[in-house]
Amino acid sequence: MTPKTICITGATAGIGQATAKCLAKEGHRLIVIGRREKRLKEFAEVLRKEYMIDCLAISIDIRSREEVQNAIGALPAEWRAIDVLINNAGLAAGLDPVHKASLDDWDQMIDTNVKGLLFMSRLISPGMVDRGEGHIINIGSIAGKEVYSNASVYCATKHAVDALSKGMRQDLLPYGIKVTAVHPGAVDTEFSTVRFKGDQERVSQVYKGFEPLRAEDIAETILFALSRPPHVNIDDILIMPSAQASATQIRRK
Ligand code: NDP
Ligand code: 8X3
Repeated sequence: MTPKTICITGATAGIGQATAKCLAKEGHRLIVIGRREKRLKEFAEVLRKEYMIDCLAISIDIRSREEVQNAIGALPAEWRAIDVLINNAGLAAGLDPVHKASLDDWDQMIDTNVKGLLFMSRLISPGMVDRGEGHIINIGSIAGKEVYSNASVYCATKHAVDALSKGMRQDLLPYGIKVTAVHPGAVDTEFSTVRFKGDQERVSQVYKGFEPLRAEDIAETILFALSRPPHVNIDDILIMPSAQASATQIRRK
């Protein structure tokens, strides 16, 4: 594959970090984004040294329209032509019924999973349109295909990612831009630690007695979608652990 300039949000952990490594191995130039600045910079340095690639680290909160606008607007000339955008940053906060859940948790999920993805896409897609090529990969979830109890807002944000992926594919079709949605089931990352705000007892229950997906499984799936020839687009992938049949059905030992 010819080296491309690829922007990945949420590259300080989990799926984003594994994807950055997987794409660095293939020799791509990477823009990595996340809030934890020290961790991001150290990671970018590892990518440059281990894989000998160009890597630009941008520490921003994608919930902030201003931070996203300033960062994309200030990209050095050699980083402006972004071939691929991977909208991966996202989270679940809490697991509570609608009458008890925290409004702050709702704000955080909606602002990150939906509005952050939109800010990034709105600012990066015009360059793709001008160049008549590009690829946007959105990370959805099994929670974007089904709804489960105590997660109505997380599921709503991921259903929104599903809808936005379909809508973007239609809007960007005339300009030769591919849009792919990747929807994972349970992946063992920092996801549950974030959801349960560090409560390790609850986190350990999530992955107990079965083998979840690894972040690398999703990275390889993203690489597969990216490396298809120009006439092929992977629209939508639902990827689950073998032990998981739906959002709530898991075969545990
Ligand atoms: P992690 O918590 O391991 O990683 C999330 C990443 O998103 C981190 O790098 C975090 O970095 C970044 N992030 C979160 N909020 C922001 C923000 N406001 N601005 C910039 N970066 C942000 O989780 P995963 O790797 O599992 O999650 C990646 C995606 O995959 C998410 O969209 C998630 O919903 C989805 N997903 C996860 C599944 C799972 O079971 N793990 C299953 C299905 C989908 P930092 O904190 O440094 O900002
Ligand atoms: C993450 C997977 O099942 O916790 O999106 O919603 S799940």
